[in-house]
Amino acid sequence: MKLLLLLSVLGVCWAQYDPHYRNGRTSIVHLFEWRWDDIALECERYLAPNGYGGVQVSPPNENVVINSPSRPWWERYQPVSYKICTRSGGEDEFREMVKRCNDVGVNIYVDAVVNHMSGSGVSAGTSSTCGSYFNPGSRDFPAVPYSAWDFNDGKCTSGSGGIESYNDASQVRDCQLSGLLDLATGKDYVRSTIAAYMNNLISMGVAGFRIDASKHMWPGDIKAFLDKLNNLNTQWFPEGSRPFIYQEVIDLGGEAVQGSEYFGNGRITEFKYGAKLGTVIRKWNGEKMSYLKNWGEGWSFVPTDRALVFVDNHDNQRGHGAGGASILTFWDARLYKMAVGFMLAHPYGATRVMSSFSWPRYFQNGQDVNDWVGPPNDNGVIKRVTINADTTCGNDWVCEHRWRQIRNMVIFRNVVNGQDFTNWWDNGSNQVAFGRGNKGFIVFNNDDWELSTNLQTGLPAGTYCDVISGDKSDNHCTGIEVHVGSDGLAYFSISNNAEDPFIAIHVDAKL
Ligand code: QV4
Ligand code: CA
Repeated sequence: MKLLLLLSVLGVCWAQYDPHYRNGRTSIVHLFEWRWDDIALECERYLAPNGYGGVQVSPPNENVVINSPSRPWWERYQPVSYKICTRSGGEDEFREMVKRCNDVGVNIYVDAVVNHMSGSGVSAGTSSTCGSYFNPGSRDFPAVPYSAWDFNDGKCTSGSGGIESYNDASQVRDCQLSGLLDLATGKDYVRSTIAAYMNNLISMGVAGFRIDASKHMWPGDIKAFLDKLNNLNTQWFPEGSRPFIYQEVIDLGGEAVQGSEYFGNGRITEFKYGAKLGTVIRKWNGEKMSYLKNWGEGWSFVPTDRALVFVDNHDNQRGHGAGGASILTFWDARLYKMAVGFMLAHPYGATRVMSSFSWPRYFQNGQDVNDWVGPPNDNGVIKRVTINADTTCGNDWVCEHRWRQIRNMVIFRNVVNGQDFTNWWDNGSNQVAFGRGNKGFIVFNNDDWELSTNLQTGLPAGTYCDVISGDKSDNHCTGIEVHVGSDGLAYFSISNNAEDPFIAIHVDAKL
């Protein structure tokens, strides 16, 4: 009995690190700026059938309407209230989306912007997505309500009131990030108000939260409001399930604040991951894929069960936040697919796939001056996600999550889930391969010459369909076939000029 008790306690206290995926799924897709009605449709028609475990949605709470520049994507990171009321839809559409996605086993994770409210420079009035009045100057947000007592103005020790040094952990937490009014998350009233907002979402059926700007809140303050959260809705989740928590903490090293401070609350975003993988796949700074043999903790990343990983995110795909020029995005499609493929095949971390909208990049002095451009819209109304005959998306939605190579690697990760990292091979340069137990195997050629060799796959004998160049459909391969012998060996030939210079096979794509 004692053992059972211990396991149940361990099980419960680990739950904030557990995404609560259903049916062996393993990845989240960030449907950045999508409308709730389109997300519901996508859960039913695409995400469930293709094994996506969940969706990260854009902040659902009322935000400032910014007209200069015209409706930037980042207006959603300036809260006005916790009413579920944005350009993605109102509370009814949000509830409908959560129900329909949950009913097909796709979880919803909410981007919770709870470190701050609007920018200090925003004019008072009702320029907000639900028409609520607010006055940044007097710290008045009556639709919450928050008043001047609920902000950190008196606690911040910097001269300007803004964060002036990232070497001072107190400034990073108690002062304004980019002029955003900093909430007094040390106060019980503020903690309870944040928890009430999150509990409202939990009651609707959400499975967890991305905690925005976690670095700018004391770990203990975050714990204080997380401890006030209810268990997940038992209509869809087992009794006693705790909300999945992943905290946005940008820690590339060298600052006063460290990601490890936040481990007690949940997972953290490991930004070193995308920055390093981009450098390796671009072959910058003498980096080579053969160095990926000890990828993960061996590269000084956080422990795998505390990591939320991604190749790019909504910030660094457009030069915001961290990662710099090495970050690969959909603009670098061929290399991007290799990076996402590597991430999804490798066992490290909980994986998140980015799904973007396109925008008219315009570089001046190396800077994209259109980095602010918001989602495709008709006079401010976010455009529907149209689906083309070839299953791609229209209306300037990029839908990376629907690219065959990425969709199939999400499935690959499900098939090999729990299997060990095995059979590593490399040529000392940029040709590498590795397996996942006896369930899957992947080979990359990122050198400027052909890869042509026999490799030990660890897989059962048979004919496998490469899920990068095609699919297994009925009982034939639409792309490359790979023949694995009874000794587990298979011959691989990959031209460095191939459309996608990598091959992936797994036991669910075997003829
Ligand atoms: C400007 C000046 C300030 C001035 C202020 C006065 O820069 O010095 O004090 O006006 O009001 C927008 C503008 C920014 C403006 C600010 C406040 O870009 O110029 O400040 O609004 O008016 C997103 C965007 C920001 C945007 C913000 C709020 O990236 O550009 O700021 O939304 O609209 C750090 C953090 C990390 C953060 C990352 C971007 O550690 O947590 O920067 N990432 C998260 C989100 C990100 C979001 C925020 C945090 C803020 O992923 O999308 O910032 O919620 O690394
Ligand atoms: Ca803060």
